[in-house]
Amino acid sequence: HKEEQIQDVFYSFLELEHLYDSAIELVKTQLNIFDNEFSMRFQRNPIHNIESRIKTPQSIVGKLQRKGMPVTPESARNNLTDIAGVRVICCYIDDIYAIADLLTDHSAFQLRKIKDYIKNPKPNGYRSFHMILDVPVYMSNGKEIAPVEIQIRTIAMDFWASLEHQLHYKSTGDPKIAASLTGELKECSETISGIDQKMQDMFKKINLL
Ligand code: 0O2
Repeated sequence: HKEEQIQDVFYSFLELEHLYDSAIELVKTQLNIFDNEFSMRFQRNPIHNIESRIKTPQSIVGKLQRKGMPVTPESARNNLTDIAGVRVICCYIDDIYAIADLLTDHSAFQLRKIKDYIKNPKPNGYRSFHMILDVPVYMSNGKEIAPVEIQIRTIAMDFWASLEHQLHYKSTGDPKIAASLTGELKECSETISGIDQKMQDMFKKINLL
């Protein structure tokens, strides 16, 4: 009996993985269609690259436990919106909003939530545009909806976020070092934001020529 229960849970996780994986593929396909259309019409690509990931079972369990929620596949499906994640790295800040608008206006995707950490950066300096979309996936036995968390950022914002993440993990527990690191990272974020702005301004100038 216990073995059957374990098999059921395992199968539910596989089903979840398939659903979220399919939702990611649908979003990536749509993003590539946008990018190719831009390239055809304006001879440039607004998207530098796309990354995606499915949260690992350990990470799903850890997040459910932290939130004090039941650790079951149903609970993961009902309570977590970041099991499927797509990261879109853009060339310029304006491209981020163009991509976000295109996804928002897409009639098949339902916008659930937006967090604009570019207009309102996090206190540590984190900048990125986050949106959660409900994506319909058509299976042989009907339609299923899966939320996908989409992070859209420039190459410079991505550079900062990747290194901040690494430094955060590597940080020794020394409070003095931690405090100076926090300050320096914030400074770097401001410098990077200035560079993004300059690049955007140069691009606009060139396009006006
Ligand atoms: P991983 O490994 O990337 O998945 P929520 O409960 O999910 O609604 P949350 O988690 O605060 O609230 O959502 P938010 O603010 O939209 O951030 C979710 C994700 O954004 C994080 O996922 C990170 O990927 C990224 N992120 C947010 N803040 C920071 C930051 O300060 N630095 C960096 N480097 N990334 C950040 P996870 O689940 O933390 O990790």
